[in-house]
Amino acid sequence: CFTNSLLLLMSRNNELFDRACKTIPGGVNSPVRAFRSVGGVPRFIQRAQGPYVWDAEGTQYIDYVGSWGPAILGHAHPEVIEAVQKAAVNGLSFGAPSEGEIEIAEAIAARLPSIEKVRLVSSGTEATMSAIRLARGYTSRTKIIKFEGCYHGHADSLLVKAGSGMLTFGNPTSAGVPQEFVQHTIVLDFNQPEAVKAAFAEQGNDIACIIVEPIAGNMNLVKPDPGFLETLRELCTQHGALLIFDEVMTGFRVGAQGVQGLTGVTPDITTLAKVIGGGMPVGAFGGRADIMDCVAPLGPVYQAGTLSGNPVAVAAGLVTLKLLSEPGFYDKLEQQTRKLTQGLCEHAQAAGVPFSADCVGGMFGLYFRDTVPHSFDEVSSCNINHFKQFFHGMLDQGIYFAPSAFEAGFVSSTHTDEVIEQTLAAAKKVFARCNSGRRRHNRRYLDFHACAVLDKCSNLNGGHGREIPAEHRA
Ligand code: KE4
Repeated sequence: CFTNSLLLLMSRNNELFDRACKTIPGGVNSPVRAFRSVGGVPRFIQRAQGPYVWDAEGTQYIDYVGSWGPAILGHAHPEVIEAVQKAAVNGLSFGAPSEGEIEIAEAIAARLPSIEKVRLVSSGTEATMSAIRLARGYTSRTKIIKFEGCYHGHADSLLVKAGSGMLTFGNPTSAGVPQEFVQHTIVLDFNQPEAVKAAFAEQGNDIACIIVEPIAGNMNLVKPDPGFLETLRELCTQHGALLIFDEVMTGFRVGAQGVQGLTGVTPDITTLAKVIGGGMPVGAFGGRADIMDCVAPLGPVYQAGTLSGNPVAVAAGLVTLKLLSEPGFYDKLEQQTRKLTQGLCEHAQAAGVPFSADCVGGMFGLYFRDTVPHSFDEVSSCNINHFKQFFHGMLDQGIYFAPSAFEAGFVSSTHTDEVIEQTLAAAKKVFARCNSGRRRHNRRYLDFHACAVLDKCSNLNGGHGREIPAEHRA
């Protein structure tokens, strides 16, 4: 009877997934959660606390997804929960201004000198969609530049893959996006400044903005090469275009002032979300006052939102930003993240598994290849089959990494030495089981690779990156 009850328990996630698929497309409310590129059954999370989540079968996992970035203080931080509870009893949303919105606007502007004014929205997609409309309205230009592998949410003009040729006009990566909606989107390669110079040389007068993840986190973690962001800044200034830093993921995650604080490169507009909501739905776009004053009701660029700045979400964000301001917070956070990545590299090396890792602040990238990638193409050469083995091996050991080889991972301030050591002990066992040594990409690997990249590109997954040739589709 024990075996039967365990089997019964083990199927709880399966049972919920089967049920979910009957009324929710793919059984999930965001495609990456469906485990499509790693296989297996998604874990239905019942509760989370600190560095842990528990699934529907009561299994505990050390969590390195952290709700894709927001849970920087660990899950259910008592002060954040208390702030939400206190706000909620006063009403959930008013559809009218409230003092908390002023406080969080002031808190964001105090932390990011490039932001003089900020408008709150309810997601990262809303933030980037609005920022692009603002850049087009401010410059009266139509073309935008984005980079292959960078994801900025699922607004139509951003669901784009590189076309062919040098000035690669976009082609949609999602059904339902007409070519006309992406014809003004130029898609270039991240860390290729010459291509950006060429685009401006050809069309500088028509380019409204560049939007970039200043440290990419949606093709796995890929840092800018020295000088890349500076070149984007110079070109935008020279040609009267706006530089948009999409810091939805990196904002207050990689450091107290995001990437702009780490690099000293100042964007004209910054988009934010994730951490500034502390797990509640908050996004924002902000920048110089002369730019932001173009936004309705002051200016001609329309933008609105029923729940924008709602008091409960703002309460969570305000306490989160306050707690992140504790002295030494980011030094300690990066120290723990580095312990994880260095330990994983040591164990992979000992097991003969081609592996590398990188990190910045509380964000990290794991790569099943010998060296840290600097481009989407290099990321795409990672051994997906090894990743899948690692992902499931760690999941079986109670460690929950992002269910995709093309996502960054996240450490919180609750990932103590003990938690990191437990993770590394599990990894030592799992790496030992991975196929050691080099193996050429065979059809099986390509299938996994194709599946993973397709997932990133397909409309099922929000069109994160490059489409792959049909012959490689899983
Ligand atoms: P949302 O609309 O999902 O709140 O934010 C879109 C977005 C915009 N910009 C950047 C740099 C982002 O990373 C995101 C969303 N990130 C993904 C994780 N890679 C969210 C996870 C998901 O799609 O479910």
